[in-house]
Amino acid sequence: MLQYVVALCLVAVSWAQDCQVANIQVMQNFDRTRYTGVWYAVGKKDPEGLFLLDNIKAIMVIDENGQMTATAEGRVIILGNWETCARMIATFHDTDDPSKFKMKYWGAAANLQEGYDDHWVIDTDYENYAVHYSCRQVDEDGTCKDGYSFIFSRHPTGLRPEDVAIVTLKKRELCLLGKYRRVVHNGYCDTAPAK
Ligand code: DAO
Repeated sequence: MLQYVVALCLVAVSWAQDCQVANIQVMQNFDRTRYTGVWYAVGKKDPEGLFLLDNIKAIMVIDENGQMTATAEGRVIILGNWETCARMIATFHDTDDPSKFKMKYWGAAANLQEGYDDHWVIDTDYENYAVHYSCRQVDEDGTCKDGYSFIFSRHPTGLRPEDVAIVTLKKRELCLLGKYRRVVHNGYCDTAPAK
């Protein structure tokens, strides 16, 4: 019984996160080349004033200078009630940490969101899943006041069952467990004219 309690305490302690943005563990030995290609967002924790709703797909590329760039699309509702497929472009600026990028993004058309956000790769196996994180505003206590996170999959249908446990662990480490919604892929951006 005592062993059981001790084991439970150890698990509880290892799960207890301080939720400090500065202490978030990112991917070790990140290989940007293996990160290229198509990623489907299958889960999303939204920021304040969310933008991309669903059918979110990103295509990562490494350009001739070794810089990571991306095109992305997703269903949005802008200007109050105008539903469209937003086509976005992003360039990633390196930082001291190979897994932490600054992402400049803008729309291919006017009226789409633009910004300069963190793009941290928390974990990926490159072949199936990737956990992304971006804190837009760090609170006075060092936790994230406003941020977002994508769960990416190479498969539009979602994560493979064998990847769910590791992704759940990463969500917990980000202090975001329970805050994600499922992102559907129903072909909206294949039929709607991309803006
Ligand atoms: O959708 O609410 C939101 C915030 C995300 C804005 C980022 C859009 C930029 C798209 C490029 C993503 C490439 C991974």
